[in-house]
Amino acid sequence: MSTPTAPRNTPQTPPAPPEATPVVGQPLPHESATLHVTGRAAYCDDLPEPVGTLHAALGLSPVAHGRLHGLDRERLLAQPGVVAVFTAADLPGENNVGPILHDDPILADGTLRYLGQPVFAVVAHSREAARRAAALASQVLHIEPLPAQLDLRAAHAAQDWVVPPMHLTRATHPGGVDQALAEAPHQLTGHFSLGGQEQFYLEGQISFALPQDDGGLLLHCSTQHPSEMQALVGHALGLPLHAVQVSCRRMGGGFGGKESQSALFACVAALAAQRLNRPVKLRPDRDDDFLITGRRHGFEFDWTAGFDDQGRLLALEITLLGQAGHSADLSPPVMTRALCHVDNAYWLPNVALHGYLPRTHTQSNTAFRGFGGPQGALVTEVILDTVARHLGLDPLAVRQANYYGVGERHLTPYGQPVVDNVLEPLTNELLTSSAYARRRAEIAAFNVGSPWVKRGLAFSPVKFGISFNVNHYNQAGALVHCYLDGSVLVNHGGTEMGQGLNTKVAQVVAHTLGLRLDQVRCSATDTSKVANTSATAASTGADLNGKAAQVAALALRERLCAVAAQGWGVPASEVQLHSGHAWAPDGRHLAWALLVQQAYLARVQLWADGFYATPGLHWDRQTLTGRPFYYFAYGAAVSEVELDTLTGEWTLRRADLLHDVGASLNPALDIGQVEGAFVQGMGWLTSEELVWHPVSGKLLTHAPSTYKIPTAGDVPDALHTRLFQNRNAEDTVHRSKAVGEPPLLLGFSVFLALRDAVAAAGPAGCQPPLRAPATPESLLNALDAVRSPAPPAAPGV
Ligand code: MTE
Ligand code: LUZ
Ligand code: MOS
Repeated sequence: MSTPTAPRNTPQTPPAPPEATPVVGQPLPHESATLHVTGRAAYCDDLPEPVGTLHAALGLSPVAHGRLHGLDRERLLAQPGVVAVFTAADLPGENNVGPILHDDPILADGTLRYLGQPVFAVVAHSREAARRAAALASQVLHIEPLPAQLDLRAAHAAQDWVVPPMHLTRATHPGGVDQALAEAPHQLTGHFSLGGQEQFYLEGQISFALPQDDGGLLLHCSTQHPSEMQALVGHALGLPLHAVQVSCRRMGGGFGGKESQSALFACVAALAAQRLNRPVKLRPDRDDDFLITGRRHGFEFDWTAGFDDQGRLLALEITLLGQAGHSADLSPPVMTRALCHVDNAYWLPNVALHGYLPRTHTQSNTAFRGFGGPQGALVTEVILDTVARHLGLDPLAVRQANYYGVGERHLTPYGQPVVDNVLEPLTNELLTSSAYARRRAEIAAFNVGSPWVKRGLAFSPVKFGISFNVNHYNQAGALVHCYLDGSVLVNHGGTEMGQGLNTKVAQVVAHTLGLRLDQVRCSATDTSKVANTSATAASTGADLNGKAAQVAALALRERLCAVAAQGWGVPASEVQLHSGHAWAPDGRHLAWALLVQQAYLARVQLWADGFYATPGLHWDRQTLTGRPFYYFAYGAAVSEVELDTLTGEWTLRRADLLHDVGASLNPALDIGQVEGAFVQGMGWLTSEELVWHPVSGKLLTHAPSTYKIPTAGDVPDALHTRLFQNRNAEDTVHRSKAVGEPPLLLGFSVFLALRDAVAAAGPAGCQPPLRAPATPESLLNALDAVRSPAPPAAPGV
């Protein structure tokens, strides 16, 4: 822009400033909504490819366990279009993408650890040529196969864990948990088997590395964690981090799958680009993405519960086995979060939890929406359901009898008091709006008259802790630039994956500066703008980056108000910014762009940085006690299903969701998050099944043909979603709450409703041995079990 003309004050006429139009708290559309629906939003693979761009593909291990004795490199190099072949030996730096432990090779070293592990990279003139050559893996690799450990319980029995066991114990009984169990009026023991889940981001993993003229690299990467990609690429290539720039405009979904596991693709693309001095893109296809990367941890639980006549849990002991896969990845904090969510909404006076992460020759499991929290909370919901059926009580009543309360009854097993609990009013509101009691009676009557088709109803609550349980990740930074035409550009450390983070952060900045949303834009996340950022994860994106951007915007507001105040001869504290103007108390006003120009001429800094670190957190990793969470988010759901007990097919007839996002920054985005998370949680627990071949260890469900995610047709017409009226008790950005992960746990209600429908097919008090996912096969098995020994004859038979 050319040098601005000197600004003038507008005439001092209007009597009172107009009402400020709110930006924060409005249901504004996602910043890229139009681009998304018109297909114009650019993802990594849509970026223009410079002339000379090459394409990489990965050669995968054809065995689950083995020793690697060599590779026929010449044969690969002789394939059409192939330019180069790289193995681990070609890495100048460290062969590791492990985010916590250094136990995760980029390309296999001497040992093959799972079927699908990348062993070499082929670089060719086209993606097709690279993939054709890489597909020769089983012919060019010299492998000595070894016996594979594929069974979680067997690996546990062999005490082969990726990290040492974790124990979380708390007893209010002077005799400890054992004594409390022994003295409880009732005891039950059980097992629960819970499958994993594929993130199924619509945009797969992808990295595009462009060598720079000074030996540095620019990397476009679909990742939730640009700074970690920068660090791991730097370490692998022996480059200082100032020579590695990582950029991410948006992802087509991450769901945790791009928190750590985008790194392998980033490092391979970067290695090839560095060695060949050419731009290199790596985009595995969906099947390879499934075979290479990990996902949500499947769990096995063994539990013993002691309880009273009302179903109140007096003592609980649970062993949790989480399927880590071949390396640690993020499994330790995933297990920590699982242990810290076993309580879900409930006071557990005496509890002993034992968490183990057995090593198997399978993909290394990682973050997925909820990060272990859903697994920990679900086992307790299943236990309460079992207790209720044992006592002949409505599971809802047993849940309410166990809710956190006041006094001693509000201490979590890890020692953090629950001080912001809204579950009681939230539950009452939902029970009324969903007509729970009336429908409970209607369903009971329906089931009496319907021998083959059974209906089920379930209520489930959620309490979810917000903050990274690794303390130092709870920080964020932002940069805000004011340009001379009045437009504002924000860069922050968070990444956009569809959740609407950039929209929320822009809303916060626009609000602070008194602007319309279209005057503020967020740019691509870039390690050269904000350094040392945390992953956009643990649902903290808006909490952390929204605050950091607010801090930056407040600094600008202060500077600009001072400029206006000086011109008007009033105290700066009396100048307000709203409706696109600065306002004096007497009504004098100055348009934002003119104010910015005036400040520029006065040589006032027109950009500002902001930093935020969540206050008050502390955590002892040895004892698993402290305050890992800044606050809790709450919610509850009621779901009704109809199950055909002859085929195992079912439909969700109606779902009612009530969720607490504090004071919503954007109700449209938040409702989208709640509904999306609910459906994703339902898919995990019902249709999404992972099957590994019991001998070869190959993941058989590695494409949408065999791995069934929910579709639009699975969403009921009667989906009633509402946000609970609340404000965060803590001083979060505009008193909002994180929303990304917690509502995934609302999907529990669908699984529990199916359990209810299965129970309706058996005698009173029966316990359906329903494993998750509740596929038709799993449902039929559970139905057989509750009906035996004398199943009624099928109609017409
Ligand atoms: N929503 C969309 N559309 N796409 C995603 O990948 N990821 C979820 C959640 N919602 C995801 C999403 C996960 S796992 C997390 S941790 C949060 O978004 C991260 O973003 P936030 O912290 O800004 O909420
Ligand atoms: N902790 C957590 C973490 O609670 N959520 C996360 O996503 C995470 N990621 C890395 C390390 N700790
Ligand atoms: Mo979300 S699992 O924390 O990326």
